[in-house]
Amino acid sequence: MQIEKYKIDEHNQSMLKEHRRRFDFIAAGVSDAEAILKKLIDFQVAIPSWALGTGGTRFGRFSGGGEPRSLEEKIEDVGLLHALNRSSGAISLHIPWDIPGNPAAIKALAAQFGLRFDAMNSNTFQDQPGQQYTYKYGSLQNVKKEVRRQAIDHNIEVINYGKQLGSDSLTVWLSDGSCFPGQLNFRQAFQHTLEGLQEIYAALPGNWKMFVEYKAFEPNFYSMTVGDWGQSLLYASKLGPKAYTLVDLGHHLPNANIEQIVALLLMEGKLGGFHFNDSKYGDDDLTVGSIKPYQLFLIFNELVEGMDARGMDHARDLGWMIDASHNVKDPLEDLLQSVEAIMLTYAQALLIDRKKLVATQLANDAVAAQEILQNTFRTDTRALVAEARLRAGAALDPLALYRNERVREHLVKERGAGTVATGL
Ligand code: PSV
Ligand code: MN
Ligand code: MN
Repeated sequence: MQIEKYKIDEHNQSMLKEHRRRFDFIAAGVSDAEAILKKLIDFQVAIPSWALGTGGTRFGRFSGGGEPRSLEEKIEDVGLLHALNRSSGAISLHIPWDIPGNPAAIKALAAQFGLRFDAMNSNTFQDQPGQQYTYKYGSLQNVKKEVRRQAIDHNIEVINYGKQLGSDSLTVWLSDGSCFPGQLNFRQAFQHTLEGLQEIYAALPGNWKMFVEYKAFEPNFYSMTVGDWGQSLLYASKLGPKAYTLVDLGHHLPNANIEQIVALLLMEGKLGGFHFNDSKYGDDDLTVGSIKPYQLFLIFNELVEGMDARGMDHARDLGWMIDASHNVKDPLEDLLQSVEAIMLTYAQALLIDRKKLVATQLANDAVAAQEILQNTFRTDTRALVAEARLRAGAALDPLALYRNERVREHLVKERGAGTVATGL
């Protein structure tokens, strides 16, 4: 299933008059609309291969039908999203869920859709059929050398797949930790993990980055061996200049000040990338911006401020990825909503009057600072983002076009109603 360009043009034509009216209104109030539009067009968010099927919980999984049955179909789905919004120009793979049988052919297929391969993800949090040693008591932290060896070798294998696909980063998320006090020697677990990461780091090609993703809890509920940004930063600092911390928005303890974490990691040159999602409780993997949009705005505020302070390229110098999948929505519609939420919030952060904000800070004027941030947060950036899409050749309203074209119905017809994508 593909959406032809003429369908997008027809859709845009039907909405153009109303769009112009809304865009002219917001553009009139923005001093550098053209510069902002360019940044929005450049900004791309990678789609995780594991979000293309319905997620699940330990209480069940309810497949939505028409889910991709192979890596090729996952790439087609991301190609579809990218055709609709031109902001999803990359896919992030998880091995072994997405082993590319013929990497050259997979790379060529992705290129046909204008997609590149973002960070490769390793998986030492599940046992796979035929695997020699179990990860029940952890992978890189394991007290048994042979288990650690197996986990290191798996990560090196993932790098090798990534090299063939043209990826340039590896995300390591470890479920390692302990469920009960006394189960683990914390120092030894850290040392083993560090040694393992060092071997993996040594296998990285020169231009690659390693992202060390942290998570406060789950599946281990007493300690996590990469449990917070402090631990991640410790590993990344000891590893070297190619290692960075990855922030997944769902991986913090309640009420953590994520925007401050982001600011400090950026200051240290150690922020590598993001897994966007939203949650009310913790790692709920809900649609970006669906629960705490103001928090997302405050995070983007720090991102834009910190990246500009370091002269970083917004679109290229960090890894922007979604990591979300849940039970009730059509996964493709959900991803369109997530990308839209990211773009709207990024656009808002670009609109913040930095000079005025600094002046309020120097004057210790908390009221004025709040006014600046909240006035900007309340600015409707939808027409700006839609204009960026229009100029990039995408749809003014991707979700409406997706529904009008009955994409899910077509996918179910093509692939069947009972398909279940590989992944969690
Ligand atoms: C773990 O909760 C996580 O956020 C990691 O990024 C995994 O790779 C991903 O979810 C999929 O399980
Ligand atoms: Mn994640
Ligand atoms: Mn997670």
